[in-house]
Amino acid sequence: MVVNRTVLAAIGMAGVLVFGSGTGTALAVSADSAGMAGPAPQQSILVSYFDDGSFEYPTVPANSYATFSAGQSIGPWLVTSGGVDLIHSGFWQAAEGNQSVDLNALQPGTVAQTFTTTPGTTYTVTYAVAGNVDSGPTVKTGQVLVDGQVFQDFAFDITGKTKTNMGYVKRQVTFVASGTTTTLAFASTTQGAAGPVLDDVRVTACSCSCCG
Ligand SMILES: [Ca+2]
Repeated sequence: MVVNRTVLAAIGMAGVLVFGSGTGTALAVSADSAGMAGPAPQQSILVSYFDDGSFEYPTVPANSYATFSAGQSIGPWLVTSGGVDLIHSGFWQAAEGNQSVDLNALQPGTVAQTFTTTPGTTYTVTYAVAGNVDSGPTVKTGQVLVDGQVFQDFAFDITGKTKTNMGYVKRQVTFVASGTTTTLAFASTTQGAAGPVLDDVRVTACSCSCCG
């Protein structure tokens, strides 16, 4: 997607980017950063349980989007490489709620979230993937990483898909936590400005053999 820096700047100056304001969010944001007109610095985020896998916070303007670059936060997520676009459902259909993420801004990007885990416990990650239909490549590719290790490759073919019929597909991956915190990341491996689209990430701890 083409970056509209004018829109992004306007958002920041107007203070529309609201961090940690969502009901039920576990993201701990300091009083200082809560009023910032811009992305909160990484160090203001306290690690907590997995949250906002639906990319609903901060809210972007209706029918539009906002670009986030490496080092900037999207709610409890951190952009750790390249850039991504946070997309309102009026711009294109979300899988859940009102927003989704294009893992490419002008280049492939990565979003990561670090959350508390119990060592030895199995966690199931489900997510919805689609692709930016604005331009090629036809097949968007990306990876799921756990603590920096690739756990799953994914691909999505945008043939026949539109902004109002994105055709989201549910994927699942399982990992066993090795530490008291785990970093889950989604990385685009697609070149260009139109990447894989991610939404509705859920992390479930499995306490029995019924999942995984
Ligand atoms: Ca969403």
